[in-house]
Amino acid sequence: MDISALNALSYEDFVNILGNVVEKCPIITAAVWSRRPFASLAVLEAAINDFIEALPESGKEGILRCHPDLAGRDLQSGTLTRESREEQARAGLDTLNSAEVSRMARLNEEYKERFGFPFVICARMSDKETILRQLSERLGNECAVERARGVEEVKKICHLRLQGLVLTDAHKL
Ligand code: 2AL
Repeated sequence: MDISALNALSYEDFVNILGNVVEKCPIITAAVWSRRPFASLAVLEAAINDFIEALPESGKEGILRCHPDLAGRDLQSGTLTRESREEQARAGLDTLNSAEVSRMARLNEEYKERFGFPFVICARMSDKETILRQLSERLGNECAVERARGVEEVKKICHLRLQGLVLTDAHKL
């Protein structure tokens, strides 16, 4: 699907196809639809990033809270979104041994306890060792630093999801 096909989508199709580029936040996709036509995919991505940046800190934390834990309950019970399942599998999080699952769960809980939102990292750009190391290192940061860092990771996840949807033939019209 190229940018002109994307610009021609109805509101309903646009949100159906692109609604999860930011995990469980279709309101962001719905909001940027009115900014069409987009000159390029990068312009669409910039519109999404601008929307996120314009949110108050509480809104940014809300976006982080829409993300499932890595190697968490949703992965074990098969209730992840398709995108998240693929990302977590790509990072090897679906084949952790029980000690790694426990360590991840303990660190994820510690992180949420400390900051009030979940640890978010772009899993496709990482692997299980890096994720575990980042999780324990980032636990030492200040809350504002982590909020901003989490949002940067959300943007990376969004970038790769957009590329996957638009630059492949997955959604031929
Ligand atoms: C995720 C997710 O679902 N996909 C990804 O790349 N990162 N979640 C998270 N808590 O970082």
